Amino acid sequence: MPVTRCDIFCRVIDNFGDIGVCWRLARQLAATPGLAVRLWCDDLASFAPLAPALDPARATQTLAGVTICRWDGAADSAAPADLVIEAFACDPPAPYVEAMAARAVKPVWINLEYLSAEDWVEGSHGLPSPHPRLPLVKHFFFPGFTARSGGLLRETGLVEAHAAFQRDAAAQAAQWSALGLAPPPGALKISLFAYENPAVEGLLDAWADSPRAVFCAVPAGRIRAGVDAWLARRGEVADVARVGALTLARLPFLPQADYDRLLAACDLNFVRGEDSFVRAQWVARPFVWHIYPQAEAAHLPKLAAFLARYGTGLDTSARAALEDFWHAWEAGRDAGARWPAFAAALPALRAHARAWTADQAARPDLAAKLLIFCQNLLECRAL
Ligand code: TRH
Repeated sequence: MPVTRCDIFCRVIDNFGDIGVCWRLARQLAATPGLAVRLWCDDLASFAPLAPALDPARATQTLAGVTICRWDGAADSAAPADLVIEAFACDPPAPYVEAMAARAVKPVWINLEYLSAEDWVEGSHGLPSPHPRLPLVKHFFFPGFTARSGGLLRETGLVEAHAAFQRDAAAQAAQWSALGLAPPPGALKISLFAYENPAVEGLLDAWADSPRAVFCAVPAGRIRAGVDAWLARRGEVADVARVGALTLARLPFLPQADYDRLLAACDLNFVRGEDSFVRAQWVARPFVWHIYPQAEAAHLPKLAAFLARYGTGLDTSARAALEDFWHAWEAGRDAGARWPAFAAALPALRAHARAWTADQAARPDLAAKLLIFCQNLLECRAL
Protein backbone atom coordinates (compact mmCIF):
# COMPACT_ATOMS: atom_id res chain seq x y z
CA MET A 1 0.00 0.00 0.00
CA PRO A 2 1.56 3.35 -0.95
CA VAL A 3 1.63 5.99 1.77
CA THR A 4 -0.06 9.07 0.36
CA ARG A 5 -1.05 11.02 3.49
CA CYS A 6 0.99 11.85 6.56
CA ASP A 7 -0.10 13.61 9.76
CA ILE A 8 2.49 15.02 12.16
CA PHE A 9 1.38 16.03 15.66
CA CYS A 10 3.45 18.58 17.56
CA ARG A 11 2.84 19.85 21.06
CA VAL A 12 5.06 22.79 22.00
CA ILE A 13 6.41 22.10 25.47
CA ASP A 14 8.69 25.12 25.67
CA ASN A 15 11.07 27.11 23.51
CA PHE A 16 11.31 26.42 19.78
CA GLY A 17 12.85 22.98 19.41
CA ASP A 18 9.65 20.92 19.26
CA ILE A 19 8.15 22.90 16.41
CA GLY A 20 11.58 23.56 14.88
CA VAL A 21 12.12 19.82 14.41
CA CYS A 22 8.55 19.13 13.25
CA TRP A 23 8.56 21.96 10.74
CA ARG A 24 11.76 20.69 9.14
CA LEU A 25 10.47 17.12 9.07
CA ALA A 26 7.13 18.22 7.59
CA ARG A 27 8.80 20.14 4.76
CA GLN A 28 11.14 17.28 3.95
CA LEU A 29 8.34 14.73 3.85
CA ALA A 30 6.20 17.08 1.76
CA ALA A 31 9.01 17.13 -0.82
CA THR A 32 8.35 13.40 -1.38
CA PRO A 33 6.36 12.99 -4.63
CA GLY A 34 2.81 11.83 -3.94
CA LEU A 35 2.90 12.44 -0.18
CA ALA A 36 0.50 15.03 1.30
CA VAL A 37 1.63 16.27 4.73
CA ARG A 38 -0.46 17.87 7.46
CA LEU A 39 1.25 19.37 10.49
CA TRP A 40 -0.91 19.73 13.60
CA CYS A 41 0.58 22.24 16.05
CA ASP A 42 -1.00 23.29 19.35
CA ASP A 43 0.87 26.61 19.53
CA LEU A 44 0.98 28.55 16.28
CA ALA A 45 2.22 31.66 18.11
CA SER A 46 5.46 29.83 18.97
CA PHE A 47 5.67 28.55 15.40
CA ALA A 48 5.32 31.98 13.74
CA PRO A 49 8.79 33.41 14.60
CA LEU A 50 10.40 30.50 12.73
CA ALA A 51 8.16 30.93 9.69
CA PRO A 52 7.04 34.56 9.44
CA ALA A 53 4.65 33.77 6.53
CA LEU A 54 2.54 31.79 9.01
CA ASP A 55 -0.60 33.50 10.28
CA PRO A 56 -1.21 32.23 13.85
CA ALA A 57 -4.83 33.38 13.65
CA ARG A 58 -5.71 30.95 10.85
CA ALA A 59 -6.83 27.45 11.72
CA THR A 60 -5.56 25.98 8.44
CA GLN A 61 -3.04 27.21 5.89
CA THR A 62 -0.50 25.85 3.44
CA LEU A 63 3.17 26.78 3.57
CA ALA A 64 6.05 25.14 1.71
CA GLY A 65 3.71 22.41 0.53
CA VAL A 66 2.64 21.51 4.09
CA THR A 67 -0.93 21.92 5.33
CA ILE A 68 -0.55 23.48 8.76
CA CYS A 69 -3.50 22.99 11.10
CA ARG A 70 -4.06 24.41 14.54
CA TRP A 71 -4.24 21.42 16.87
CA ASP A 72 -7.55 22.05 18.61
CA GLY A 73 -10.85 20.19 18.66
CA ALA A 74 -10.77 19.89 14.86
CA ALA A 75 -8.08 17.22 15.11
CA ASP A 76 -10.53 14.95 16.97
CA SER A 77 -12.63 14.43 13.88
CA ALA A 78 -9.88 14.51 11.22
CA ALA A 79 -9.63 11.46 8.97
CA PRO A 80 -6.44 9.63 10.00
CA ALA A 81 -3.55 9.55 7.54
CA ASP A 82 -1.63 6.46 6.36
CA LEU A 83 1.42 7.59 8.32
CA VAL A 84 0.89 9.22 11.72
CA ILE A 85 3.90 10.76 13.44
CA GLU A 86 3.63 12.01 16.99
CA ALA A 87 6.60 14.11 17.98
CA PHE A 88 8.18 13.44 21.37
CA ALA A 89 5.37 11.25 22.73
CA CYS A 90 2.79 14.04 22.42
CA ASP A 91 -0.21 11.68 22.10
CA PRO A 92 -2.60 12.34 19.19
CA PRO A 93 -6.18 13.05 20.34
CA ALA A 94 -8.07 9.97 21.63
CA PRO A 95 -10.91 10.18 19.02
CA TYR A 96 -8.29 10.38 16.25
CA VAL A 97 -6.57 7.27 17.62
CA GLU A 98 -9.93 5.47 17.77
CA ALA A 99 -10.44 6.39 14.10
CA MET A 100 -6.97 5.02 13.29
CA ALA A 101 -7.98 1.72 14.87
CA ALA A 102 -11.23 1.67 12.91
CA ARG A 103 -9.46 1.80 9.56
CA ALA A 104 -9.34 -1.45 7.59
CA VAL A 105 -5.66 -0.81 6.85
CA LYS A 106 -4.18 0.49 10.08
CA PRO A 107 -1.93 3.54 9.75
CA VAL A 108 1.77 3.29 10.49
CA TRP A 109 2.13 5.05 13.84
CA ILE A 110 5.51 6.52 14.75
CA ASN A 111 6.68 8.19 17.93
CA LEU A 112 9.57 10.42 16.89
CA GLU A 113 11.87 10.57 19.91
CA TYR A 114 14.52 13.06 21.09
CA LEU A 115 18.01 12.89 19.66
CA SER A 116 20.71 11.29 21.74
CA ALA A 117 24.19 9.91 21.04
CA GLU A 118 23.87 7.33 23.84
CA ASP A 119 24.51 3.68 23.00
CA TRP A 120 21.07 2.45 24.12
CA VAL A 121 19.45 4.35 21.24
CA GLU A 122 20.41 1.62 18.75
CA GLY A 123 18.64 -1.02 20.85
CA SER A 124 15.48 1.04 21.21
CA HIS A 125 15.20 2.43 17.70
CA GLY A 126 12.31 0.81 15.83
CA LEU A 127 10.86 -1.06 18.82
CA PRO A 128 7.10 -1.68 18.71
CA SER A 129 4.69 -0.67 21.44
CA PRO A 130 1.28 -2.35 21.05
CA HIS A 131 -1.69 -0.23 22.14
CA PRO A 132 -3.09 -1.61 25.42
CA ARG A 133 -6.66 -1.71 24.11
CA LEU A 134 -6.84 -1.04 20.36
CA PRO A 135 -5.49 -3.06 17.41
CA LEU A 136 -2.69 -0.59 16.80
CA VAL A 137 1.08 -0.70 17.21
CA LYS A 138 3.19 2.39 17.71
CA HIS A 139 6.90 2.28 16.80
CA PHE A 140 9.68 4.27 18.41
CA PHE A 141 11.86 6.14 15.96
CA PHE A 142 15.10 7.47 17.44
CA PRO A 143 17.22 10.02 15.62
CA GLY A 144 20.92 9.39 16.02
CA PHE A 145 24.44 9.49 14.71
CA THR A 146 24.94 5.84 13.77
CA ALA A 147 23.74 3.56 10.99
CA ARG A 148 21.47 1.66 13.40
CA SER A 149 19.57 4.78 14.50
CA GLY A 150 17.02 6.91 12.64
CA GLY A 151 19.66 9.39 11.43
CA LEU A 152 19.48 13.18 11.42
CA LEU A 153 17.17 15.63 9.66
CA ARG A 154 18.95 16.92 6.56
CA GLU A 155 17.52 18.33 3.35
CA THR A 156 18.88 17.02 0.06
CA GLY A 157 21.87 19.10 -1.05
CA LEU A 158 22.09 21.01 2.25
CA VAL A 159 25.75 20.41 3.01
CA GLU A 160 26.78 21.19 -0.55
CA ALA A 161 24.72 24.42 -0.48
CA HIS A 162 26.41 25.51 2.78
CA ALA A 163 29.85 24.72 1.36
CA ALA A 164 29.12 26.76 -1.78
CA PHE A 165 27.91 29.67 0.37
CA GLN A 166 31.06 29.46 2.50
CA ARG A 167 33.24 29.67 -0.63
CA ASP A 168 31.33 32.70 -1.88
CA ALA A 169 32.58 35.87 -0.13
CA ALA A 170 30.06 38.07 -1.97
CA ALA A 171 27.12 35.91 -0.88
CA GLN A 172 28.30 36.08 2.73
CA ALA A 173 28.76 39.85 2.57
CA ALA A 174 25.23 40.13 1.14
CA GLN A 175 23.91 37.96 3.96
CA TRP A 176 25.55 40.16 6.63
CA SER A 177 24.35 43.27 4.89
CA ALA A 178 20.78 41.92 4.80
CA LEU A 179 21.07 41.69 8.58
CA GLY A 180 22.34 45.28 8.68
CA LEU A 181 25.81 44.11 9.76
CA ALA A 182 29.40 44.22 8.53
CA PRO A 183 31.79 42.08 10.60
CA PRO A 184 35.26 43.68 10.86
CA PRO A 185 37.72 42.09 8.39
CA GLY A 186 39.65 39.23 9.95
CA ALA A 187 37.34 38.97 12.97
CA LEU A 188 36.40 35.60 14.39
CA LYS A 189 32.67 35.43 13.62
CA ILE A 190 30.53 33.83 16.31
CA SER A 191 26.78 33.28 16.70
CA LEU A 192 25.45 32.94 20.24
CA PHE A 193 22.21 31.04 21.00
CA ALA A 194 21.94 29.50 24.45
CA TYR A 195 19.87 29.22 27.60
CA GLU A 196 20.54 31.62 30.48
CA ASN A 197 24.16 31.10 31.45
CA PRO A 198 26.10 32.87 34.21
CA ALA A 199 29.31 32.08 32.32
CA VAL A 200 28.40 34.47 29.53
CA GLU A 201 29.78 37.57 31.22
CA GLY A 202 33.25 36.04 31.74
CA LEU A 203 33.20 34.84 28.15
CA LEU A 204 32.33 38.30 26.84
CA ASP A 205 35.19 39.70 28.97
CA ALA A 206 37.55 37.18 27.35
CA TRP A 207 36.38 38.16 23.87
CA ALA A 208 36.74 41.88 24.64
CA ASP A 209 40.34 41.20 25.79
CA SER A 210 41.11 38.85 22.91
CA PRO A 211 44.24 39.40 20.76
CA ARG A 212 42.03 38.73 17.70
CA ALA A 213 38.96 40.77 16.79
CA VAL A 214 35.75 38.92 17.69
CA PHE A 215 32.38 39.60 16.09
CA CYS A 216 29.44 38.03 17.91
CA ALA A 217 25.83 37.97 16.64
CA VAL A 218 23.21 37.26 19.30
CA PRO A 219 19.66 36.53 18.10
CA ALA A 220 16.88 37.30 20.59
CA GLY A 221 16.58 34.56 23.16
CA ARG A 222 17.20 33.47 26.73
CA ILE A 223 20.94 34.31 26.77
CA ARG A 224 20.22 37.90 25.84
CA ALA A 225 19.47 39.14 29.37
CA GLY A 226 23.02 38.22 30.42
CA VAL A 227 24.45 39.87 27.31
CA ASP A 228 22.36 42.99 27.92
CA ALA A 229 23.49 43.16 31.56
CA TRP A 230 27.14 42.92 30.50
CA LEU A 231 26.67 45.70 27.95
CA ALA A 232 24.72 47.86 30.38
CA ARG A 233 27.60 47.68 32.86
CA ARG A 234 29.77 49.20 30.14
CA GLY A 235 27.19 51.86 29.35
CA GLU A 236 26.53 50.36 25.91
CA VAL A 237 22.97 50.49 24.61
CA ALA A 238 23.40 50.26 20.82
CA ASP A 239 22.32 47.11 19.00
CA VAL A 240 25.83 46.91 17.57
CA ALA A 241 28.34 47.74 20.31
CA ARG A 242 32.15 47.75 20.43
CA VAL A 243 33.94 46.79 23.64
CA GLY A 244 37.69 46.26 23.25
CA ALA A 245 38.28 43.60 20.59
CA LEU A 246 34.63 42.57 20.64
CA THR A 247 31.86 43.77 18.36
CA LEU A 248 28.55 42.55 19.73
CA ALA A 249 25.46 42.63 17.52
CA ARG A 250 22.01 42.08 19.00
CA LEU A 251 19.66 40.63 16.38
CA PRO A 252 15.95 39.87 16.36
CA PHE A 253 14.91 36.22 16.38
CA LEU A 254 15.48 35.22 12.75
CA PRO A 255 13.29 33.16 10.43
CA GLN A 256 14.60 29.59 10.46
CA ALA A 257 16.17 29.80 6.99
CA ASP A 258 18.02 33.00 7.91
CA TYR A 259 19.24 31.44 11.14
CA ASP A 260 20.65 28.52 9.15
CA ARG A 261 22.56 30.95 6.92
CA LEU A 262 23.86 32.81 9.99
CA LEU A 263 25.34 29.52 11.23
CA ALA A 264 26.98 28.93 7.85
CA ALA A 265 28.47 32.42 7.83
CA CYS A 266 30.10 32.08 11.28
CA ASP A 267 33.40 30.48 12.30
CA LEU A 268 31.97 29.24 15.59
CA ASN A 269 28.37 28.69 16.66
CA PHE A 270 26.96 28.43 20.16
CA VAL A 271 23.77 26.36 19.86
CA ARG A 272 21.34 24.66 22.22
CA GLY A 273 18.53 22.12 22.54
CA GLU A 274 18.18 19.76 19.60
CA ASP A 275 17.47 21.44 16.28
CA SER A 276 20.10 24.20 16.30
CA PHE A 277 22.55 21.59 17.64
CA VAL A 278 21.99 19.50 14.50
CA ARG A 279 22.03 22.50 12.18
CA ALA A 280 25.41 23.59 13.54
CA GLN A 281 26.76 20.22 12.46
CA TRP A 282 25.65 20.66 8.85
CA VAL A 283 27.64 23.89 8.40
CA ALA A 284 30.90 22.02 9.08
CA ARG A 285 32.23 24.56 11.57
CA PRO A 286 33.18 24.25 15.26
CA PHE A 287 30.30 24.67 17.69
CA VAL A 288 29.52 24.71 21.39
CA TRP A 289 26.40 22.92 22.62
CA HIS A 290 24.30 24.21 25.49
CA ILE A 291 22.41 21.02 26.15
CA TYR A 292 18.79 21.30 27.35
CA PRO A 293 19.04 20.91 31.15
CA GLN A 294 16.94 18.10 32.61
CA ALA A 295 15.90 17.23 36.15
CA GLU A 296 18.46 15.29 38.20
CA ALA A 297 21.16 16.14 35.65
CA ALA A 298 19.74 13.53 33.27
CA HIS A 299 21.27 15.52 30.42
CA LEU A 300 24.86 14.93 31.53
CA PRO A 301 25.15 11.35 30.17
CA LYS A 302 23.78 12.69 26.87
CA LEU A 303 26.44 15.36 26.78
CA ALA A 304 29.18 12.85 27.62
CA ALA A 305 27.92 10.42 24.97
CA PHE A 306 27.99 13.06 22.28
CA LEU A 307 31.44 14.32 23.29
CA ALA A 308 32.76 10.76 23.23
CA ARG A 309 31.52 10.28 19.68
CA TYR A 310 32.34 13.73 18.40
CA GLY A 311 35.80 13.91 20.00
CA THR A 312 37.01 10.67 18.42
CA GLY A 313 39.81 11.41 15.96
CA LEU A 314 40.76 14.79 17.47
CA ASP A 315 44.30 15.20 18.75
CA THR A 316 44.66 15.08 22.53
CA SER A 317 45.05 18.79 23.18
CA ALA A 318 42.19 19.90 20.89
CA ARG A 319 39.97 17.24 22.41
CA ALA A 320 40.82 18.39 25.94
CA ALA A 321 40.14 22.02 24.97
CA LEU A 322 36.80 21.04 23.44
CA GLU A 323 35.69 18.99 26.43
CA ASP A 324 36.87 21.55 28.99
CA PHE A 325 35.11 24.38 27.22
CA TRP A 326 31.84 22.52 26.61
CA HIS A 327 31.74 21.33 30.23
CA ALA A 328 32.46 24.84 31.51
CA TRP A 329 29.67 26.27 29.34
CA GLU A 330 27.23 23.61 30.50
CA ALA A 331 28.15 24.17 34.14
CA GLY A 332 27.83 27.95 33.74
CA ARG A 333 31.30 28.82 35.03
CA ASP A 334 34.88 29.40 33.86
CA ALA A 335 34.08 29.65 30.14
CA GLY A 336 36.11 32.88 29.99
CA ALA A 337 39.12 31.22 31.63
CA ARG A 338 38.89 28.29 29.21
CA TRP A 339 38.49 30.48 26.14
CA PRO A 340 42.22 30.96 25.24
CA ALA A 341 42.81 27.19 25.05
CA PHE A 342 39.58 26.69 23.11
CA ALA A 343 40.45 29.53 20.71
CA ALA A 344 43.89 27.99 20.14
CA ALA A 345 42.20 24.69 19.23
CA LEU A 346 39.83 26.26 16.69
CA PRO A 347 41.91 25.45 13.57
CA ALA A 348 42.02 21.76 14.58
CA LEU A 349 38.33 21.85 15.49
CA ARG A 350 37.49 23.37 12.12
CA ALA A 351 39.24 20.58 10.21
CA HIS A 352 37.57 18.06 12.50
CA ALA A 353 34.13 19.62 11.96
CA ARG A 354 34.55 19.18 8.20
CA ALA A 355 35.36 15.50 8.61
CA TRP A 356 32.48 14.94 11.07
CA THR A 357 29.99 16.62 8.76
CA ALA A 358 31.18 14.66 5.74
CA ASP A 359 30.84 11.42 7.69
CA GLN A 360 27.32 12.24 8.94
CA ALA A 361 26.21 13.57 5.54
CA ALA A 362 27.23 10.28 3.91
CA ARG A 363 24.42 8.58 5.88
CA PRO A 364 20.77 8.56 4.80
CA ASP A 365 18.78 11.42 6.34
CA LEU A 366 16.03 10.98 8.92
CA ALA A 367 13.08 11.64 6.60
CA ALA A 368 14.37 9.12 4.06
CA LYS A 369 14.98 6.52 6.80
CA LEU A 370 11.54 7.12 8.23
CA LEU A 371 9.86 6.49 4.89
CA ILE A 372 11.87 3.29 4.36
CA PHE A 373 11.00 2.16 7.89
CA CYS A 374 7.34 2.81 7.15
CA GLN A 375 7.48 0.95 3.82
CA ASN A 376 9.20 -2.03 5.45
CA LEU A 377 6.49 -2.22 8.12
CA LEU A 378 3.78 -2.20 5.48
CA GLU A 379 5.54 -4.91 3.47
CA CYS A 380 5.95 -7.10 6.57
CA ARG A 381 2.24 -6.72 7.29
CA ALA A 382 1.41 -7.83 3.75
CA LEU A 383 3.37 -11.11 4.13
O1 TRH B 1 14.47 26.19 21.48
P1 TRH B 1 15.25 25.05 21.99
O2 TRH B 1 15.81 25.19 23.33
O3 TRH B 1 14.37 23.80 21.91
C1 TRH B 1 14.20 22.68 22.65
C2 TRH B 1 12.94 22.73 23.40
O4 TRH B 1 13.19 23.36 24.61
C3 TRH B 1 12.42 21.36 23.61
O5 TRH B 1 11.32 21.35 24.46
C4 TRH B 1 13.50 20.49 24.10
O6 TRH B 1 12.99 19.27 24.30
C5 TRH B 1 14.59 20.49 23.08
O7 TRH B 1 15.11 21.81 22.95
C6 TRH B 1 15.72 19.55 23.40
O8 TRH B 1 16.47 24.75 20.97
P2 TRH B 1 16.47 24.15 19.51
O9 TRH B 1 16.09 22.71 19.54
O10 TRH B 1 17.76 24.46 18.94
O11 TRH B 1 15.36 24.93 18.72
C7 TRH B 1 15.51 26.25 18.33
C8 TRH B 1 14.84 26.47 17.00
O12 TRH B 1 14.76 27.86 16.72
C9 TRH B 1 15.60 25.84 15.85
O13 TRH B 1 14.68 25.30 14.91
C10 TRH B 1 16.33 27.00 15.23
C11 TRH B 1 15.35 28.10 15.45
N1 TRH B 1 15.85 29.48 15.44
C12 TRH B 1 15.36 30.35 14.49
O14 TRH B 1 14.57 29.96 13.63
N2 TRH B 1 15.78 31.65 14.53
C13 TRH B 1 16.67 32.11 15.43
O15 TRH B 1 17.03 33.32 15.40
C14 TRH B 1 17.17 31.18 16.38
C15 TRH B 1 18.19 31.66 17.40
C16 TRH B 1 16.74 29.88 16.38
